[in-house]
Amino acid sequence: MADEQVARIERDGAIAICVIDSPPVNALGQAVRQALVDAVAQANADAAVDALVIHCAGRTYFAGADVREFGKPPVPPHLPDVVNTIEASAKPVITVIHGSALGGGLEVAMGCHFRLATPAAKMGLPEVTLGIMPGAGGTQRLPRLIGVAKALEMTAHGAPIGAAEAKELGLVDAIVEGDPLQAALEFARTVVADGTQPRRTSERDDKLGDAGNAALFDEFLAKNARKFRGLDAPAAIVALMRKTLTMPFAEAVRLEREGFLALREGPQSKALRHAFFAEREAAKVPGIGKDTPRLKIEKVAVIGAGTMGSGIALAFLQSGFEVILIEVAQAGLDRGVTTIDKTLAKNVAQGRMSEDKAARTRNALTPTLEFEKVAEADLVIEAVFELMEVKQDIFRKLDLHARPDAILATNTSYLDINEIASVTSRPQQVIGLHFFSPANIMKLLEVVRTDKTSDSVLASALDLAKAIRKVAVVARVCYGFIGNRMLSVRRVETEALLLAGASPYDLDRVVEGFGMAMGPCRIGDLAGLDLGWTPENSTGNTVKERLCEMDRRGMKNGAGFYDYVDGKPQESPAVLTMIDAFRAEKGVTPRSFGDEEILQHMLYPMMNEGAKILEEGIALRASDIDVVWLFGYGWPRWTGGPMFLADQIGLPAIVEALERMGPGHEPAALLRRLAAEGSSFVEYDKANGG
Ligand code: 3H9
Repeated sequence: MADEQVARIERDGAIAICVIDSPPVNALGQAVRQALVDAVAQANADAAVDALVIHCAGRTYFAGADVREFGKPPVPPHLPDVVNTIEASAKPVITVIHGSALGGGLEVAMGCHFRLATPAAKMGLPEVTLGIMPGAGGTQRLPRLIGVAKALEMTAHGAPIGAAEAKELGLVDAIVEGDPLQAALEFARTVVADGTQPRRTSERDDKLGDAGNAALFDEFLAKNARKFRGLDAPAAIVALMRKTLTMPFAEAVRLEREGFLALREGPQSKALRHAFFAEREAAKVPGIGKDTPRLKIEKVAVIGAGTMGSGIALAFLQSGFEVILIEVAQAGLDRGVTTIDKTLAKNVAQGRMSEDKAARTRNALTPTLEFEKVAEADLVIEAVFELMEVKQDIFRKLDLHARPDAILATNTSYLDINEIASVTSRPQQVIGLHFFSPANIMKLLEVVRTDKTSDSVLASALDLAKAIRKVAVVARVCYGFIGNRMLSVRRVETEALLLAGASPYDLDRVVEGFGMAMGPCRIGDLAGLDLGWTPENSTGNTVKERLCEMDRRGMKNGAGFYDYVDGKPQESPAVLTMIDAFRAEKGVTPRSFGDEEILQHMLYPMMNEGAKILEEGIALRASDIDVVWLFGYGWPRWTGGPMFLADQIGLPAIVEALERMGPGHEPAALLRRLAAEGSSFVEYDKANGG
């Protein structure tokens, strides 16, 4: 065997068993690939062996190619050859899938002659989510097993399917209960006893009826145009399958491999791989480990039943927690409960939740006006009005009523949590849990540790994030933490560009063209331009305030930067006239901005702020900042996030552009240093153990 540590050969009578044991996820690195080839050769050379079972030890089947090898020169045996070798075996090869068979993992399984799966197994070709296409026959074998339309969907979207569906589609031969290896051995013995010959996927064509149906591919692309916007891989996958499914198998696989390699070397795949690992890295916090004691969290109290509070309550309810929802007035409480009820009913109507589950979820909610009920909670999250006095009042009361070991969390977006914690007698129990709206949907959770938050509270909060299926990023206290602090910079920049001559519609068009879901002005309209604004406190010094003075408060009253006609945004001549007058009043002669200049203003000052956040230790890593933007603000994943993109643009070019932008744009010391050293944020993370 190539490497005893990743594989061993066992025997059960005339059945050889290749056990792959390469934690954590049995990724198909070089040693594993070699072991598979060796196992097939050995089984075929041994007259006493009648069949081979491929089995993965540990928590999952092969989770795919080893993505960490992608940046390095490929070392043989290459995965397509491994799969071909397995398929070519003269003796039957049986495999059993548990956990996940993903990407190269599913390709290996499809090269085997018989496939079994445990009831909880998942199977898919998620390569597209890493910006690549399958590179070991996946685009060719999957349609041969399950038909062209379904294979196209699975390959271009990348979502895995469960065992029951896989059985129904013909991707697996049987679902097996009990010990998977024993089930595979039993199946193998039957194959041998019946004299069943190897059944090679590549030789099948009974499900390829649609292979030459060009309309099927065109319609699929048209239907998914919005989802595929900006991405290279889905279109490449569709084009490849359209072109190759009518070709001889070997030629098709050769073209697939070419397509795979081209995408793998491209900028999008690099960025998407960065995003994949950045997400996993964010969960690792120095000083917090398995041994850090955790607090048990089963019951959560949420204070405030507004949009945020009810969204947070839903996030916990939907993950099986008991929730006490607390308000000061019945009307507010009712509104929150109605929001929750409506969401649950919508989930049921759309088939995302059974009626029974919805009823159980609803039963786990206790709405109340009694603040003292916080005493029952393991965790309290405050989501009330964003004002220091109000928050401190709540925390003073929490200090009186909450259990001594309860975690006391605030959902503040900007305020100083050290100050909030200081009014309690137990600041070590206080933490920021900053959810993003809508809290039951958005994946990001900024976990803000104060100067005094205990490790145990932090560790518990990180576990909690996982339990409610959020991606947690740890931040320290500063104005706006990671995400909103950078967003504030973009707001300032937006105002400056509007004053200098740019149109709000050009700003949005450029930012949306870059790949953000919405530009800065549309976001302002969506959030409400009058957040924190009153006629009394209006300075009238910004376009935003001027809009409020015109009673253009955003989407909610049908007018903001845009006019909203049937909810759809339309450019507003009145707004442009107002901005013209505003410039004249300020003595500004408007100038025009090119798209590239606008984009630089929308991105580089934010990247610069990211560098400051990093050098101040607010974020642990540059990649954590990327995760915040990818999961909290709809940043285009195929660019990897702001800091990764900064590396790709080149830090010296960013420094130079910031200097050109003038006062207010001074490059951060860290940015200057990395640029001068020819370094990057990725290198900075590596040097700092990230
Ligand atoms: C492919 O197959 C291309 C082929 O078509 C063609 C080739 C020629 N490689 O996610 P977790 C690490 S492309 C390397 O926290 P979970 C991960 O970084 C691949 N490492 O666990 C983490 O490391 P650490 C297609 C990998 O239980 C640890 O394993 N396959 C890989 O929440 C645990 O991961 C995919 O895209 C990998 N492929 O979820 C599947 N996968 O502990 C990608 C994981 O140091 N993987 N690691 O941070 C997944 O979706 C999830 O990991 C999985 C388990 C669902 C399997």
